[in-house]
Amino acid sequence: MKKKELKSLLEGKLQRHYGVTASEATKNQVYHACAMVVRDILMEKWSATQEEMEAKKAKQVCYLSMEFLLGKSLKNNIYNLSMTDVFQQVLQEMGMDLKALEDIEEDAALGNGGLGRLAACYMDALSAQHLPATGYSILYEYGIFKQRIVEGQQTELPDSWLDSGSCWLVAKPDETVEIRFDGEIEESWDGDHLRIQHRNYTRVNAEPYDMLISGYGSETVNTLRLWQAKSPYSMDMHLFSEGEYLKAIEQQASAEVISKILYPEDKHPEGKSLRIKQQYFFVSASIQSIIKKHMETYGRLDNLPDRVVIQINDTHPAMVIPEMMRIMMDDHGLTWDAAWEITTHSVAYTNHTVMSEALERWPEALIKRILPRIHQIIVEINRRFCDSLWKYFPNNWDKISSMAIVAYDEVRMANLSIAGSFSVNGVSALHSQILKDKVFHDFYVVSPDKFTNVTNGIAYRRWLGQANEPLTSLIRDCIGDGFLRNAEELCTFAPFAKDASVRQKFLEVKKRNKERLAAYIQEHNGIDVDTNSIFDVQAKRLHEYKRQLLNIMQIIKMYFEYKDNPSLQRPSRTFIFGAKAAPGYYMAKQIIRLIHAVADMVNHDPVVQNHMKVVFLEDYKVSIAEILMPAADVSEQISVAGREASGTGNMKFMMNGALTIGTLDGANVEICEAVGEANMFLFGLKADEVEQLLKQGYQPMSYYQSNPWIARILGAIMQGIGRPGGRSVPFVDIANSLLISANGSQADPYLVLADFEEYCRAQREVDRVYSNQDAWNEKAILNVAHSGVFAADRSIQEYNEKIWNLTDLGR
Ligand code: 26W
Repeated sequence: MKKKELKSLLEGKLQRHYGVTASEATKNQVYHACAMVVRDILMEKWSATQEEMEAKKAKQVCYLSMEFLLGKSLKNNIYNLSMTDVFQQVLQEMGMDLKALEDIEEDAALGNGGLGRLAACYMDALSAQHLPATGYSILYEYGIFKQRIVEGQQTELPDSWLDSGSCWLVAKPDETVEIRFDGEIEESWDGDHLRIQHRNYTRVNAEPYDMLISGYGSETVNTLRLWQAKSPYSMDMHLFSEGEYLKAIEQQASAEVISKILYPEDKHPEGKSLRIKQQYFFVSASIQSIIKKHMETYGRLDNLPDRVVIQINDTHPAMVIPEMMRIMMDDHGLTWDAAWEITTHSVAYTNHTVMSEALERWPEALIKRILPRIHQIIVEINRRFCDSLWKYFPNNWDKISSMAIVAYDEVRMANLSIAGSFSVNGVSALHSQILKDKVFHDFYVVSPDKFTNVTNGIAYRRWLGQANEPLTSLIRDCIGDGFLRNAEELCTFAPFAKDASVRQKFLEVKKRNKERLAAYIQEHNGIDVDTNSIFDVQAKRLHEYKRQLLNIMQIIKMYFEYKDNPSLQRPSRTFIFGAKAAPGYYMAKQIIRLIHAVADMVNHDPVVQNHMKVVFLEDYKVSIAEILMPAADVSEQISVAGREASGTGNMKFMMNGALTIGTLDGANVEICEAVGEANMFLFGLKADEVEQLLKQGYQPMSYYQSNPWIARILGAIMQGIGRPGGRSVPFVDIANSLLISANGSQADPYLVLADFEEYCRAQREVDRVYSNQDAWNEKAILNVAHSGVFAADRSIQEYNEKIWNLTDLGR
């Protein structure tokens, strides 16, 4: 598009929507005008994509996920349309700056962490590779909470994102569907056909809002369909006229609460009825709309698996299995066997966690009350499933009961997901192996062919191309720009690691990115950080298994070492954290508080101030990650081995030229294979050693007794941490959690103390390598060059080959 044309489109939007000229328009109005112009362009491609899908009778993936952590759209869409330059020029002529407009947009943060961001990266890659896809989720009015730190502690504020975000949504009120909750099921025989009547149910409408998903250099524009809950009942006028105002609107409010807010829990599933309602609401709406569309096109359901694959992102959408059965049997008259055949050939399940406390289990009574028909179907699926297990495990009641879908008054969503799908995959090689060997071993024995691996990947054009322009243009200067379409070409950047002038340029690029982050830190934290120091970053949800504690303990040790020996010679460090804690996760919140106390102590101590700083970035989110990743020298991936399913932050850091300090966990294993052990800092127990140690009885107290540093650090934590001469805060519960087993539980279950010494050794190795800038930069460049396999494009290709078999719209 030419400058002139874009200019007149923008002026037209400003005129018609706001009645202003370009020179009168506010920034906010110009942002919306840009969004509208972009949306119009995408809308044409969107219609064309849909027509093509119909013409080709294309097979598409329906990606069901409770979370899509999208971040900002304006910049991404303009980039994908290759219109960045023309927008910049036109806006400049209008006296505006594209960057400033981008800042107006709030992140669409409809997710907690890795699982939600992965869904967003995959939608992007699907469009880029012209594969037909629809994402389905909930139009939460409030996304993940905004984190505010008050006196060193996390507080949560609501995140209302729609003011700046709704311009990306296309309302489709005509495609509203009805969802039914509660009530009773009445069965009656009509000849030999069982008729199901759902009586006294509560109705909630699901209204779709579509977001258009563009892909880099691609004509394919896919759909992300977000469902909003609306009450079909208006206010009760009778109650209102009696003066019962609140009661009059109660029914309406209780229906609409379903899409109000994203649950900020990302491990312990809460046994709350609202969460069940959210899951069923979005699953039922999505599958109803999928089946309706399919029936309109084909008039039959037996070929559904040839046209649609339903990928469920963890177990949260698992109710799609009984819901599909319900619709096909009760509404379309299919037999159980026919419906089961179609369902189990359509649904595929991705697992994202091995933590047993995170595997969803719902009280059966709750399901029975809220979803009486779904309950019946789950019970029948379970009966048949357990029957079928008998031939594998005759007389082995223990085994069958452990694999059952319904047992001990609970419904186990993972077991349901495995029984009802044709594919189960983990998200890194190690994780998928652990699923087969441990977590789902018995299921693997029964159906070994169901199990597969697809290692996660990232939308690298966002995380490198857009987030790190200086590095992108350095790579382009060296190897051309083919790598932006084919990430594998990044490996041709490897030989440049030996080129002194490229290493020098890489250093300058890193410096620029560190300056950008330093400015952000100065503005938001008021801390002056040294851009010559090592930027050492841990950014991810706060969880004990991710071991932010291990990191902060090493920082305390380093602080003591400088205090003991102020002339200690080491490269200086800036430790940077970004992390949200689930609001109800006490220990996670304590750890955030500890990080702040340590920051307070370190940053105000004249003796160590020039050697180290500790920074906590408030409200870590996608748009902060986009500033953070390019500026990192060291990427902390230090989870206890065997617990992190994959990690995707690790890939983003690597691609931006940070060196990983990490355990052999999740995708770190494959990072190590890709870049080589010499170009990262490995430490700690391996996954099998962790299991071994826990089994034989791990005694953290012995490390406390034998390692004086551990004793000193935990002593300090217990006594109180704070700035010299200021208030200090004791963290007794944290220290106890590492040392004392409370009512039978394992002390230090994530082996912080067992890995501490090794971690410190690896950190000294970081110092040693960094002292040789040239050697460091060579390794950093090699990390970039070998990160291509972590492009989401590759993951999507693997899903397509192993599981989906979609129609390629590009051919
Ligand atoms: C409320 C219940 C609940 C339980 C688990 C909500 C969300 C979860 C997710 C499975 C947590 C999650 O985000 N898992 C992460 O998924 C990423 C994408 O595959 C992986 O890279 C991370 O290792 C994994 O922790």
